[in-house]
Amino acid sequence: MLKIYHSTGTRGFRVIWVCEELSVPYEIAPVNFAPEYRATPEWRAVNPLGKVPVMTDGDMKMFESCAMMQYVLDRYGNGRLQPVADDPTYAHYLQWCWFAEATFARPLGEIVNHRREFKPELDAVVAEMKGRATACVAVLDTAVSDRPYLLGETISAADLSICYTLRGYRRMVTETLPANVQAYFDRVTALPSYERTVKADTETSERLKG
Ligand SMILES: N[C@@H](CCC(=O)N[C@@H](CS)C(=O)NCC(=O)O)C(=O)O
Repeated sequence: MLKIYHSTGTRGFRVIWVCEELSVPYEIAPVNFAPEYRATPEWRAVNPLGKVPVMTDGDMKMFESCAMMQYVLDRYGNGRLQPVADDPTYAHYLQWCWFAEATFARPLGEIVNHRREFKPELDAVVAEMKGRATACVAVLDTAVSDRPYLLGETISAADLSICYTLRGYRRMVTETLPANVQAYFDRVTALPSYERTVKADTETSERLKG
């Protein structure tokens, strides 16, 4: 069975969401997110960079959350939540999947890093990164201005991945989203699988305490 090493509120959320939406069995191994734990040889043996998430499937072990999503889709998705390679929407499916992590999540990650590591530089760097993330949201607002989902009428894993990043944007930059993005976010997070994912995510930290 898939095992997702996860800490509450972190990128394993998007992998759990895909599993929930596809009804693919998985288990969560809660990870103590404290830097001290992530620096231990025990955790470095699981992820040499000390980050989360990590996913295993039998002997296979991988990091990078979007790669995990793609693995779950290709291995267990039976064609659901993604277009086939000769579909006209395929290129944009790839684009939005990569955009979610490589472009949109990047400035959000820098806000977290700078707050933690470079407190005197906080204001200028954080303001710049908030601006970069907000520019991504403006691009999304245009993209969903004439369609319910990024690829058109059909929801895909790209929507789940983007909406995970939007959660971080709302937390770190502003709760107020442009109208089209707000409607889009509300639409995607109305999936029953979202509620189940929020529950699983919340319970992860509770399991560590208990
Ligand atoms: N691109 C990687 C990023 C992994 C990542 O930065 N994870 C964060 C939590 S969401 C983390 O472990 N941060 C701790 C650190 O960078 O020290 C992915 O998508 O899995």
